[in-house]
Amino acid sequence: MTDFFADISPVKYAPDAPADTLAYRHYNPDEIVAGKRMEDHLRFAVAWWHSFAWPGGDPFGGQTFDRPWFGNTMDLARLKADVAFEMFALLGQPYYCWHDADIRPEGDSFAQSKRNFEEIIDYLGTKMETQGTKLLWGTANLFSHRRFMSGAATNPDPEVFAWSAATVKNCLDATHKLKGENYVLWGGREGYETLLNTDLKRERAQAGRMLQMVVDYKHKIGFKGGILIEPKPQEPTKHQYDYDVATVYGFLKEFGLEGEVQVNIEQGHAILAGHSFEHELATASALGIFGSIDMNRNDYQSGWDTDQFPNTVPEVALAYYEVLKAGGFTTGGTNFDAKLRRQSLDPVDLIAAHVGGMDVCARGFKAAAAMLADGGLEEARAARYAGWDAPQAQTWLQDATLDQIETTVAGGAIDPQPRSGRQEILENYVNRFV
Ligand code: XLS
Ligand code: NI
Ligand code: NI
Repeated sequence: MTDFFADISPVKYAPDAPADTLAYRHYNPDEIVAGKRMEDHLRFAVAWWHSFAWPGGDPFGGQTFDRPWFGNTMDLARLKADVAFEMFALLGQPYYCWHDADIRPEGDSFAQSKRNFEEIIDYLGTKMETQGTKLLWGTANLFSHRRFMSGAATNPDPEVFAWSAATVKNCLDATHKLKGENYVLWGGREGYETLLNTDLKRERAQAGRMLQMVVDYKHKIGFKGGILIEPKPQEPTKHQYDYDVATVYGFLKEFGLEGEVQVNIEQGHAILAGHSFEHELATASALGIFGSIDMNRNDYQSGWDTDQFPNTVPEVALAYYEVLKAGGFTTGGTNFDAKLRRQSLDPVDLIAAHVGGMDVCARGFKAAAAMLADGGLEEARAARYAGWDAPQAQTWLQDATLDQIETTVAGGAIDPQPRSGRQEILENYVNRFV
């Protein structure tokens, strides 16, 4: 046992606990909602990078967090893992996620980094077994080290492409070994700073080739989990190729991978792309590529990927409504890709952030489930499109030609009447549940 969380006790569901007690007030893992335990619906995961590897810097100042495991040795990496699993035991969330660079020290060579990584993977494996915490997904950090400054798969230098491919191979192996349920690709620097020095066509083709190899390798090793792309429009690059869900779908179609790859949708990335979270979720579900979510919240004033913990129930409710409508998670889950504010220095802040995030999600989720069970929105939607059920309208969608339709309309049988979209009535309806 480390003493990092020394005076903090495991967090329990206790809706009536005193105000100053850390407790789940809405998240009851065992409560049955929409036919399933809440824990099995929401599938919460803690993100290793934000919780244990982020030093608290911003563009104007460096580290604010003083963590005993900061440093680049194997002993410190093990200490970090010890503290991480102690936090998982306090929170009781079922999953966690990592990048290779979050969990192992960087070596002087590829081979050294690989040895460090494999040793830590075994260390995590033992802990996972004793504690029961599972891996929602693994991923490779192909953006922090300076070798990736011009991208990973999309780098103008083929040696960086090869380095990235080799790294992804090892991360897929490790994810498979730990029985991870998904493998995520977030194209950290897959994009450009300026078109003046960029061959966009080549870079997209390189990214497609990398993804094809990832899918091939997944099948080769028998990894049954999902391969998920995480869209993001910009930051760190000016323009990222995985801009949003629709863009990723076009990319998957171009390379024939739409049946192999799904998306991991992050709230803050949706906002950066000028969408709402629920827009991205609904689009993924309509296109049949919904996979998982990174739950967080952007600051709407700063316009930046601020990765705050969620704290707005109505927004979260609309997001989970789309998740439930899509049939819920299969391999995916709710990963808190969220970090503390840099003034939140204390160990207790880390626990409170996750407890609050889980409670906000639970409230939103319950509201979403109740709304779906009530069926008001679906009824209104079905009524709005009911005209399309008529046989004549169906022929317009199937085999009618423009001139045939013109004959019908010109014959006077068609006289469209505007009808209310009832937006305010529907907003009032939603408000009853949140
Ligand atoms: C960064 C991304 C990153 C991915 C994993 O904005 O959200 O954290 O989720 O590489
Ligand atoms: Ni992000
Ligand atoms: Ni993310």
